[in-house]
Amino acid sequence: MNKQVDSGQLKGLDRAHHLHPFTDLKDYSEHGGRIVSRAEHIYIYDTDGNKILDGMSGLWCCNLGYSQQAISDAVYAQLQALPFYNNFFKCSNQPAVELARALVEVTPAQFNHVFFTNSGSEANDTNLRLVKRYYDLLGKPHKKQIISRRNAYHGSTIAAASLGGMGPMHAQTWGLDYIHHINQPHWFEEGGDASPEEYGIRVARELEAKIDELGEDNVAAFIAEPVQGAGGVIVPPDTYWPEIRRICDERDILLIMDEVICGFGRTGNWFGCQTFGLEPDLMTFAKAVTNGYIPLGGVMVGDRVADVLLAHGGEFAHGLTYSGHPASCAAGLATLQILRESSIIERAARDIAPHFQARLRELCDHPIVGEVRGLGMFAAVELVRDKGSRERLAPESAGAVLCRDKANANGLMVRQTGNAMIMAPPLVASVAEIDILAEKLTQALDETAAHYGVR
Ligand code: PXG
Repeated sequence: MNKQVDSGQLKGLDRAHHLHPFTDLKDYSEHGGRIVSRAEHIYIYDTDGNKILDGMSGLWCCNLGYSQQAISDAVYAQLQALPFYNNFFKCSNQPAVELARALVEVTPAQFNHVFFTNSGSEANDTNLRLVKRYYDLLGKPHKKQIISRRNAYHGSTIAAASLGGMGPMHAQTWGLDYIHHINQPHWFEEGGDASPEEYGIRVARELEAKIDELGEDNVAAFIAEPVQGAGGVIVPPDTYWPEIRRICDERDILLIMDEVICGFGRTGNWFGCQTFGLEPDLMTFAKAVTNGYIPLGGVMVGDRVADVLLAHGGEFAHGLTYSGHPASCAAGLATLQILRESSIIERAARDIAPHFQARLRELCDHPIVGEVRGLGMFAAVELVRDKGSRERLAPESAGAVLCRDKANANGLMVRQTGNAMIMAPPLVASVAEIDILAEKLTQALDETAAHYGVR
């Protein structure tokens, strides 16, 4: 940290001028927050001198942690050689070309093209633009309805917020009327007395019912995260994805997988669709593609769609000033190079993820833990007052908020979503660091249980 900085003064200026995302603005302007000043490996440091183990990889971004000098060097070198040029008007740049090629190599075989954006939200907007263009070129302009899921997160532009299924976001958005939502496969929250397997089939078949209700001729696409991340690391029952795959195979609709969180190793494979045996037509990525160092997102466009776009003339009237920004693409290239050469995804899946999942599953015996779920390098711990009835600790997720605050105070950065604690540590964490994470979380759970008098 710059030693000249006065933490109190900085916090005052932050409260005075900075409107924060997904924040109670009145509360923040009165009480402020934490100013993160530097980071190393899997630890962040704030201006009050706290060292915090980052159990959230930034915001599901820094899969390789914070000390990847090669990414910083690549960005710096690129800024010196060509800080910016656009990719419009028949121009391109070397990092964008090379990253496009590298992405084609690491993604499933059907992907041979990429459209770059700056974020996951813009990439999901791009999906809608691509899908419309595809069906227009096929002479099927009536295929316009999009199906998504409740409690999904697809970003925060108007289109992405409409695609997502978060109630509070819809309440604050003039949403798009051609987007429809079916239920999410969240067995612990909504499965009731059904077995997870029965529930998985039942909720998957809502897709079929929705297609029938809207008319297959009118439905363009189904969009989903392989595992809902922001919604609460919701790993669907084993029966869910095979049934969705059957429905997508039988029906003439496109499958869009939003891999913004699952992509680049989080689920134990390069992409979540590989973990679940799915073959999407379009795939959204962002976040870990640059290890979070520089904003970059995009859409991998499968051959089914790309072949149609490329076979017809006429401009695709969509683009962003910074689509394929040279510095972002240099960061992406350096990140992919590390991921490929270090085999970190494979090593994390083999050595670290099983330990992470096993340590968290030990918490199933804790008096306020109702369920532990997860795979690869992310997980959720559901908090309850009563395990049998799944009664919650307190209304409005207050138990999980308290537990999150306790964990943060104990030097562990974890998130709370609803009544669950959620974690997605960097893939470069060691076994010993996973143990520290588990111990700090256990301490927060103990303190939360004591607060609510649950034993
Ligand atoms: N899709 C998914 C699956 C995401 O998780 C986006 C799209 C949007 O990406 P951008 O780059 O536009 O933010 C995301 C982003 C949280 C949280 O609270 C998660 C995200 C963003 C903000 C907060 O977990 N994910």
